[in-house]
Amino acid sequence: AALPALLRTAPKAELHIHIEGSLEPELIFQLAQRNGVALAYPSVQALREAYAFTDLQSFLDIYYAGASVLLHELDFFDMAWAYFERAAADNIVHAELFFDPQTHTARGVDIGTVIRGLHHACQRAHQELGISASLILCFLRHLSQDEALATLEAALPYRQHIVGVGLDSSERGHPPEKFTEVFARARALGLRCVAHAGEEGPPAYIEGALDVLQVQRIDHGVRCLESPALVQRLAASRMPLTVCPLSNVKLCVFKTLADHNLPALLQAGLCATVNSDDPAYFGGYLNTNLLATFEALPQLGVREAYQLLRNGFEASFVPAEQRDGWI
Ligand code: ES4
Ligand code: ZN
Repeated sequence: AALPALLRTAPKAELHIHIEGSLEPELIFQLAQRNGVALAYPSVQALREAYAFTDLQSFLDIYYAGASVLLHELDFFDMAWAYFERAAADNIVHAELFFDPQTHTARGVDIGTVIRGLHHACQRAHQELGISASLILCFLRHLSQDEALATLEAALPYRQHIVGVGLDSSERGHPPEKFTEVFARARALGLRCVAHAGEEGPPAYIEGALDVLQVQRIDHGVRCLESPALVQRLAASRMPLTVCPLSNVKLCVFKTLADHNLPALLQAGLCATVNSDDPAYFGGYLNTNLLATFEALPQLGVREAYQLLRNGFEASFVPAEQRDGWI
């Protein structure tokens, strides 16, 4: 009885949240109306009913369709602000938000419109909610490296609004090595690097992200357990894994939460964290992820709760000396 209350009320960091994946169906319809964008679904209810995914790609198709209502700076602000209000309710005190500029620039939206809208929401979250927030620009891995390089160059006027770069979208068939140069360029600019790896892809993609992209965190990474040598390496280097339990179940990476390997990841000494990924699509925000995961996995107790929450702050891109008041 004390554990759910601890999970709910403890201060938390969220390090794996795609801000476009926080767009609730109600806000999608509101923005569609405001912007005169036609949707393929007649109602909020019909859209929600389409959220029955079989794998990552079946989700991405609907996720990109939902993002099509975002056109103006205010739209990006409103989306991120709605997330920050939810985050505050979960006692998230620090958030690092992924965004996918190519999803928007492909529709003719200027990257400055995207970043300014999101950045204003981050500023206001700090002022009004006491949440420190930063932005991680993600490259879509189903597109080319040249397109990723052009995206990074287009973001240069906003360099100071971005803490790092990431790699997301369809994992299989798009290994980290495809993006060697753009990550090298990002590192030269002083940007932190992360990449989705080992969600649907094999352990070799995690190794590629480490060796070639030189990432400082692995997003998901749950398939690392298939390689004992890799687990050893990840544990010894305290390489963080941003794990997203509800996402993994909705995208059929694990059949149920009770089958999730989070207890094994912690048992192996890995720096695992819990995150919501795309909370509007996967059935809940961070506290819902934590409560449902601990409920389904009785091996997880108070020690593991503290470990996971501490890992979240350790894995953040906030300098250690600025982490006062956190766990
Ligand atoms: C994503 Cl769960 C997941 N995996 C890869 N790319 C993504 N983009 C948004 N959510
Ligand atoms: Zn993700």
